[in-house]
Amino acid sequence: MTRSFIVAAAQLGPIARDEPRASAVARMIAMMEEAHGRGAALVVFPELALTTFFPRWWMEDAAERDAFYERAMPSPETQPLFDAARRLGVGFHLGYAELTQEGRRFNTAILVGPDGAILGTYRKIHLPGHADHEPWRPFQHLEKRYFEKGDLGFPVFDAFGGRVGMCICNDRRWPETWRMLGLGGAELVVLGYNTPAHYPPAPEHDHLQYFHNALSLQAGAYQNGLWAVGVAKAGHEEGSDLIGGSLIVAPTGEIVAQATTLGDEVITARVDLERCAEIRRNIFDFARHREPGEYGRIAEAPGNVSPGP
Ligand code: CDT
Repeated sequence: MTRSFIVAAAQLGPIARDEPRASAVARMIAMMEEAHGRGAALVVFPELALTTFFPRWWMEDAAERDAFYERAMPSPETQPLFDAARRLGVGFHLGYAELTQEGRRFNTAILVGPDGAILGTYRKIHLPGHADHEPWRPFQHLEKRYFEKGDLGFPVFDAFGGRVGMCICNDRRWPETWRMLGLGGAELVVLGYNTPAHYPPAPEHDHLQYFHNALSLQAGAYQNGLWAVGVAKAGHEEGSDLIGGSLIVAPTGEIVAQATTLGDEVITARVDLERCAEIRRNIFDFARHREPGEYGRIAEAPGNVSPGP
C-alpha cells in the first residue's frame, strides 16, 4: 500500500441525550461518504461518538447509566458503519463507551480497516475529572467514576501502509502518551475529544481551550515526528459548550487542516508517512539523541516532587 493517503477528520456537532444511536450513526455515515468523495482512505470520528457526553451527569440509576455503553462492537446499531466502510473501502476510527462481558467499563476507541475488520483497540489511560458527585460544578466530569483506566497500554498497529497509534482526549495533553506511541513507531496518531469550553476548577483558563488543544497536538506531532489527527465532538450539547477546532497536524508540527464550525464537518489532508523521517532522522533521531538513562523519574513518581520554595 502507498504510504501517502488522504485522511479525514469527521467532527460531530452536539448529540442530544435522547438522540438514538441510529441518528448518530447516520450522521457519521454521511460524513464518511463525503470523505470518500474527497478521496479519503481513513475517517477519524470523535471520542464517545455514539451518544451525548454522559459523564457530565451524576447518575445513580444503573440502567440509566448503562444505556450509554456498548456491549458489543459491532452491534446491530453500529453495524451500518462497518457496512459503509466496506462498501466505500474506507477505514475509520471510532470512540465509544465499552461495557465488557465481565462488567468492566472503558472509554474505548477502535481502528477499523477498509474491509470493515477491527484492526486495533485502545482503552483510555488518562481519565480526567472526578469520581464523586460535586454539586458545586455547573456540570459533572465523572470519567473517573464511569470508566476504569485502560488496560491495553499504548499499542500501535500496522495499518494504512504504516504504523498507527490511538489515544483519547485527555491523553493528548500528556507528553508521555505521545512518547509511548512515538517509541512504538507510530507514524500517525488518531484521537477524538469532548472538551468543555468551561473548566470549572480553573475558569481563568477557559479562553485557552483551543490553544491548549492545538498546542498539545502540535507538540506531540513535532516532538515525535508523526502525523496527528484530533477530532472534536463540538458545540452546545445539553447545556454545555464543547470546543471544536478539529485538527490535522504534520510531523513538523504545522497545522495542515482545521475545522471552522461547531457542527458536523469534514476536513481532509494528504498524509505522507514518509515525511515522518524529516523529523526522526534529524532533530528527534531517538536512537542518536535520546538519553533514557536520565529519564527514570518519569516512570517512578505519579505526582510532584517538591515544587520548591
Ligand atoms: N473527555 C476528556 O477527556 N475531556 C477533558 C476535559 C478536561 S478535564 C475535566 C480534556 O482533557 O479535554
